[in-house]
Amino acid sequence: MDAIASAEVLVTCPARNFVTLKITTVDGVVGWGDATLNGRELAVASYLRDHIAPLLIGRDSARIEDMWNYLFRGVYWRKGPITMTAIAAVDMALWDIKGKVAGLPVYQLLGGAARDGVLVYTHASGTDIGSLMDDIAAVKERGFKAIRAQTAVPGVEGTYGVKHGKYYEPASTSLPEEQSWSTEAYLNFAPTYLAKVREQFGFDFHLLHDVHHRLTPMEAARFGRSVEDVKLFWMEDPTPADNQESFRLIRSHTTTPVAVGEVLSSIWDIQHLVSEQLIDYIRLSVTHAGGITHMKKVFSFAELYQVRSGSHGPSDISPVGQAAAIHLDMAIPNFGIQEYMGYPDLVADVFHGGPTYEDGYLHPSEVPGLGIDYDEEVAAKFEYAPKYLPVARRLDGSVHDW
Ligand code: EZ4
Ligand code: CO
Repeated sequence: MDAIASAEVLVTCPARNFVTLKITTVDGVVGWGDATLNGRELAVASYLRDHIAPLLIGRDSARIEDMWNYLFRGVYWRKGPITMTAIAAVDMALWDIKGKVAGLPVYQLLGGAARDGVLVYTHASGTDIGSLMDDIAAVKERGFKAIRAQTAVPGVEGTYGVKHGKYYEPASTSLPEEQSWSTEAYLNFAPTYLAKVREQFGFDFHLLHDVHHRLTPMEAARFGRSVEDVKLFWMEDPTPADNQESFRLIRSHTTTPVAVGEVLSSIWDIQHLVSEQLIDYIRLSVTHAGGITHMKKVFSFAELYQVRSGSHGPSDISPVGQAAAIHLDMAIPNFGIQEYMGYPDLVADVFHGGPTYEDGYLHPSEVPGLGIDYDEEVAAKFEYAPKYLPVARRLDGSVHDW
C-alpha cells in the first residue's frame, strides 16, 4: 500500500483566488485537487487543513471510493458546498495519483474516450446590442461552436454576465458590490437581443443564455416561451432550484431546454429534477459536487432519464478542476456540453499543462493523471485577496437572487 504522507492546502491569487490541495504519498507520488469556492475560499481551506488533512495521513491513497464514503459519511453533517468542495479536492487528488501510478490519463481509468473531443461553449457579452454582436463575431472567429450571450439591460446597473475586459469576473470587490435588478426590464429586453443574434449570425451554432436565478417559475415560463423561435441550446437557471418542483410549471409551458445545477453540490439536490425529467442538462461541477467519484454517479443517474451533462466551468474553478471535468466529459455516454471561460493570463504561470483547445473542442492531456502541474514557488508570490460575489437588489431596495 502507498499511504498518504502529507496533505497541504495552498492558496494563491494569480489575478483571482484559487485553493489547491496537494496530497503526497510515502512513495513520493503527488496528486492535485481543486478546492476553490468563489467568495468563500478560506472556509474550504480551513475545512481541509483543520478537519480533513489530519484524517488522511497513513490512509491508502489507492482506495478512492472508500475515502469518499469515509469523508462523506464520517462527517455526520450532510452535504453543502463547503463540505462537497473539500471532499472533491481529496477525490481529484487521489484520481490524479491513481493515474500517475497507472501511467494513464484519468479519462482512460473512467472507461476511455466515448468521443473525439469535448464540445465547449464560451461567453460573449456586451454593454449594448452592438458590442454583444462584436463580441460574438470575435468568439466565432476563435472557432467556438457554442456561445453564451449576455447583454447589459438598459436601466439595470451591473447586469449579470457582462465582461469588463477579456473575462467576466463577478467576484471583483473586497466587499460585495450591490447591483440593481428589474425583472420587467430584463423580460422586455433579453428576448429582443437574443432574436437579433439569430438575425445577424443565423442558426448554425449553439446559442445559450444564463438567466442566473432571477425569475419566478411563471416568469421563467413566459421567458422560455418568448425565445422559442431563437432555438436556445438552453436557458440556464431560469429560477432558483431550492424547490425542485418549480420546474414542473416551467416545463408545462415551454419547449426551451433547461440547464440547472451550478450552485448545487450533490446527487440528492437534482434527484427530482432528473427523475421527473424537469430539466435537460445538469450543471453540477466536479469541483463543487464531490469530485469525479460523485459526478460519475450523477451522470449515470441522469443517463437513465436522457438528461445530459453541461458542467459549470467558470474561471473560478481552477485548471485542476477544469482538467478533471474534461477527463469525465470525455468518458461519459451522456455528455452534452462543457462551459469553458478560460483564465486571466497570469493563471498559466501557476498551473501548467491541461486540456488543449482546438476549433470549438477541448482535448484532455495525455499525461498520466489529471495532467496539471502546480508551480508552488510562483504561486507563493500571489497572496490571497478577499473578493466577494455581488448582491442584487430590486429597484425598491429589497434583496433579489444574484
Ligand atoms: O456566476 O461562477 O454560468 N456561469 C455562471 C458563473 C457564476 C460564477 C459564480 O462564482 O453563472 O459566472
Ligand atoms: Co450560470
